[in-house]
Amino acid sequence: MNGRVIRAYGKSFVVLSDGREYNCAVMSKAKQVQKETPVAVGDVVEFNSTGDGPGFIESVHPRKTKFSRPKVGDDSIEQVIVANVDQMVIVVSVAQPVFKQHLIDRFTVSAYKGGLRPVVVINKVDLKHKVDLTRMKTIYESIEVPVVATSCEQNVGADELRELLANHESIFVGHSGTGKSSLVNMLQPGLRLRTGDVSMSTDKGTHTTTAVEVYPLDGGGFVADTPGLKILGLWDLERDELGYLFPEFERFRSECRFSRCSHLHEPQCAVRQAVNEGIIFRERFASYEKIYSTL
Ligand SMILES: Nc1nc2c(ncn2[C@@H]2O[C@H](COP(=O)(O)OP(=O)(O)OP(=O)(O)O)[C@@H](O)[C@H]2O)c(=O)[nH]1
Ligand SMILES: [Mg+2]
Ligand SMILES: [Zn+2]
Repeated sequence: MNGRVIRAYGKSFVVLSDGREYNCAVMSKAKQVQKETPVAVGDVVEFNSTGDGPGFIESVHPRKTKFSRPKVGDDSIEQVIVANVDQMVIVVSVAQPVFKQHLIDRFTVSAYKGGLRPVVVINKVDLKHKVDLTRMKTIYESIEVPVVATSCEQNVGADELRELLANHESIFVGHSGTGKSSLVNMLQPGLRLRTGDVSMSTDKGTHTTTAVEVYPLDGGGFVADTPGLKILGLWDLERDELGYLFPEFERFRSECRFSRCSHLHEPQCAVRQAVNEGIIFRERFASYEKIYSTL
């Protein structure tokens, strides 16, 4: 049988096939891909099941897209968090936890690398804050990344977000406590996902969501809620490749004097010139430099 993995609990999986859910384990031959999560939420799988008792996942179809990171503790292994979705909804909050634009850029890099379209959600706009929302829209919409300002407290931005998600398969990512689960609840009030308190002492969330879960949307498509990530490692990313994951560099790259220009210190760099002229946004370039230095 053919199905789609919608939940993963350690070594057991729930596979959706023809509207029915099957509990499955993984057959050893499907486990052979050692350096990569063998089965992830979103995977299309072949499995067998008699209906009672657990079934077995026999093989996993090649992944079209993936959101992955180096496994924490063993960074030679690729941890695929979700496979085969088309959008990454990057959830940040204007406060509690503190707004960090750099994190948005780390996630966009991860999205482009995995073949996903990024969408930025800036949540908790009901709180007192100093984030320049107009500037955020200008920056990201210039690279065709939609930005939605939301408040789950005051029901702001729900329709706009619903429209972006309809008929897409989206994964919600971001630090713990930014309001990913609250947003899913706002979109689809019947779900009642558990949401948590942001710990006041550390301004960091406490990981209320502990596993990736998939929820169908009334408007078509589905969303996958994920636990907040403390660190977003970037999987399999070479320094030479990073500039290609900043779409605004594209039109300038060919005008750099050196073909393998890092855009950091070479003379006659068209990308840096575009930054100086304000055509490429300074904040984005700062993120490029910062990520480059970690690769
Ligand atoms: N003021 C305000 N608080 C919000 C808003 N959205 C969520 N919260 C609160 O923020 C806290 C964290 O929300 P969650 O939805 O659990 O956050 P999460 O991103 O799912 O967190 P993890 O599951 O740990 O990754 C809860 O106390 C929510 O009530 C908002 O728009 N405004
Ligand atoms: Mg959550
Ligand atoms: Zn250059």
